[in-house]
Amino acid sequence: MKTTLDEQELEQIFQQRIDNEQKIEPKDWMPEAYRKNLLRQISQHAHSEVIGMQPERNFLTRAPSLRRKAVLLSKIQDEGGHGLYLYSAAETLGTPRSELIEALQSGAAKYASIFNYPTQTWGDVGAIGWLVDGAAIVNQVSLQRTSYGPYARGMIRICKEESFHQRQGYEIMIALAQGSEAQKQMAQDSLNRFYWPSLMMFGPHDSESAHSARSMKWKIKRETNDDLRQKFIDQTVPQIMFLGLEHPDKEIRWNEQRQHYDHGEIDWDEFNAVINGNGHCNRQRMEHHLRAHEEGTWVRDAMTAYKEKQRKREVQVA
Ligand code: BYC
Repeated sequence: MKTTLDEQELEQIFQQRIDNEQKIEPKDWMPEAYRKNLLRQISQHAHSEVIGMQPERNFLTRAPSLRRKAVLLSKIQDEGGHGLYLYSAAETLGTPRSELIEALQSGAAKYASIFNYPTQTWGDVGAIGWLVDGAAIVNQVSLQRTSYGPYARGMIRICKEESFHQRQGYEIMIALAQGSEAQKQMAQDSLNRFYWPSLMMFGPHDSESAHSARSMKWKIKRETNDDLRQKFIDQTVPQIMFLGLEHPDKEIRWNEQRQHYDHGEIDWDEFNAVINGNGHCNRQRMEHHLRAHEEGTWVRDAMTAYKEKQRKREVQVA
């Protein structure tokens, strides 16, 4: 009589659990391809949060008031925290954080394309909070239902914090849009520059998306790239109207039949150039990350030494 299950049977049971909306936990059996794909997505998500601190940091010393500075500082610290939750979730899949960071620094792992665009004005800080965090929330709300327990639970907390980030960005945009002519111009210019790159955050069209089909089957992703992008486009139209700004997409039209907005096409050549390392700030972002990592070596060494000392003391006591 057969006493152990073979790979195919294990996969069937695994898929059944996914179909029944049961969460997969770190010690559960999972197909190697599920583990690999999940690790790729969670670690790239973590890298995006951490690299994503850089564009806004550019304005920490130039925020227009003490209140704005305190809020921005707190928002950027939250992003660092999101990176830490996500690296922890990724580590539960069996790969140490040092390896994940190495993959980022060698260029083997990606991070969100949007963070390779420069922040040129205070309006850009508003546009990032409003549009970039706004796009991230649309995606992350659906990821709260992802099949991997530690990722899903991390997303619940992250979404709460992202909502505050989105509001702080939109509040900056309202202040600018209701301000002087020059401030309104600044808001319009930031919207024009950040709108299309924000749409790119959702990834390639479904027909071009390498990982979507499997990620949907395994419920790592709960909605497709194009469906999430459409949600974001639909929710952004009234927000632009409320600000009294011009929509950057001249082809945007309400489609009564679809009950969605029709829209113009993303410049996919630009998207591909950015994810392949040729955006405005790719080099700068990585150089900064490497420098900060290098400067933090003594902290990591001190923590390791402290842990070792504690371990020795415990051995002596025992
Ligand atoms: N940028 O098969 P696809 C934040 C890559 S940060 C760069 O559709 P998938 C914030 C993709 O990785 C929040 N690369 O992939 C922080 C793949 O390449 P690899 C960030 C992209 O994974 C600070 C290839 O293209 N959110 O909120 O099924 C301040 C083919 O794509 C991009 C997340 O990370 C892109 N935009 O779907 C402010 C959400 N798009 O890996 C705010 C979690 C695609 O084969 N991630 N690629 O080399 C996801 O939901 C999915 O990974 C994506 C892509 C929808 C992004």
